[in-house]
Order: sequence, then structure tokens, then C-alpha cells
Amino acid sequence: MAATGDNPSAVFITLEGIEGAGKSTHLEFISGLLEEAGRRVVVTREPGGTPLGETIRESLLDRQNAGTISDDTELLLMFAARAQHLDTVIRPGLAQGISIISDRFTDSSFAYQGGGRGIDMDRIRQLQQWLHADLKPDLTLLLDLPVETGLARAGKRSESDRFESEAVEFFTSVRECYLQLAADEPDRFAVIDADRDVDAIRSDIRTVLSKRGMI
Ligand code: Z5A
Repeated sequence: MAATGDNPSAVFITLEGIEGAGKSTHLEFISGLLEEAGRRVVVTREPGGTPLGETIRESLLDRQNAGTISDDTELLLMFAARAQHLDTVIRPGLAQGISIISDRFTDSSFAYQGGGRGIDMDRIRQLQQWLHADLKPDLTLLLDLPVETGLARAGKRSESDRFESEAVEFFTSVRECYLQLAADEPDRFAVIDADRDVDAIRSDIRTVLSKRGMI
């Protein structure tokens, strides 16, 4: 896997999708498959994955901050948390041969801050180039489902966060952006139909990992 640097036994997998797509639901399943295949695995998330990143996450998701965080600030905070995550978790892990599974990564910034908020994609690309021009996920699983279904699933849980209180149109733009990203990089992305039961989705995930030689 060229993208992961020196150690071929480490793979970098990211999960993406709108809220309620099922990323958290499938993380441990994927981790288990990789471990069964003999890999050491770290499961992590963005924004977050480090103590500083988790502090940034709290501010970003806090509903009390609705209307007070500018779009540029939001984007830069996502990348600030990502810089710390890359420097202290992702790069050191991959260098030691540890596979990384991250619940969200830079594609979320393109989809939410680009597609959702309307920030110029070139600006986001500049930040991506600055932080990790040399590193891309080996595989990005895009769990795709209709916005209404995702929001209904997410709504059954706790009180909504600052993002979940956005309008349906916001998430429609996010979803469309994700699908465009996947179309632009078909080798890296696998789009999974997440509008099905958990077992059917897991079966597809297993097939993708197997076909890519990861398990
Ligand atoms: N964000 C951003 O804007 N820019 C960035 O660069 C980054 C992030 C990195 C926090 O992310 C927010 O940060 C996020 C984008 C933004 N926006 N929001 N909101 P997050 O990943 O923590 O938040 P999330 O996407 O809202 O997580 P989520 O709602 O928990 O989604 P999920 O992990 O994909 O879903 P889940 O927890 O696995 O499942 C949701 C519910 O559905 C749960 O009750 C499950 O039991 C149920 N479920 C799952 N799968 C199924 C199936 N197949 N059938 C029926 N029910 C199911």
C-alpha cells in the first residue's frame, strides 16, 4: 500500500458518510476483521483522536456555539485537530506497522465545509496539501444512504449536536459532494449502500476488504 509509507503491513482506512450512516456501528467490525487477518489496529476519529483534538471537537459540536463559529474558523479548527491527529497518532502508528481506521478524515472537510458550507474547494485542497500531500487513505468506505434515513436514525439517539441541527438541504449537499469525491477517486473509495440492514452492509464491507487484500 504505497500511501501508508514504509511498512506494507499497515493500512489506513477511513469511514465517511452523513450522520446516521452507520460509521460508528461498523468500526469495531472492521477492526475485528483486520485483527483476524493478523494486523495490529488503532481505531480513531475526527475531529478528535487526541486529547487536544477531543477538546476542539467539543467546541465544534456544542450546540451553544451555533451561529458563533464562522465557516473559515470551523474549517481551520477541523484541520488543526487533524494536524495533531496526523502528527501524534496516524503517522507514528503507520510507521510502526499499525493499521489505522478513522471515523472521518479530510473527505469530511471537503463534504461538510466545501459541499455543505460552500467554502472554495481549492482552499481546502491547499490545507490538505500542507498537512498531508504525501498521505492518503488506502481505502475510504463511503456509507451512502438517503439524507432522510440518516437523519431519522441519528435523531433516535441523544439530543442533536451543532451539525445535526442543520437543514436537510445542507446534508443533501454534503451527500452529493461525497458521491462526487467517490466518482473522482474510484480506486480509493468504495461506496456502500447503507440503506440496508447491518448484516448486508457488513457483508459488502468484508468483500471490499478481501478484494483489496486487506483481510
Ligand atoms: N465534520 C466536519 O464538518 N468536517 C470535518 O472535517 C470532520 C467532521 C472530520 C462530528 O462527526 C461532526 O463533525 C459531523 C461532521 C463534522 N457532523 N455531524 N453531525 P461524527 O462522526 O461524530 O458525527 P456523526 O456523523 O453525526 O456520527 P453519527 O450520527 O453517530 O453517525 P454514524 O456513526 O455514521 O452512525 P451510527 O452511530 O453508527 O448509527 C446511528 C444510529 O443508527 C444508531 O442508533 C445505530 O444503531 C443506527 N443504525 C446504524 N446502522 C443501521 C442500519 N443499517 N439500520 C438501522 N439502524 C442503523
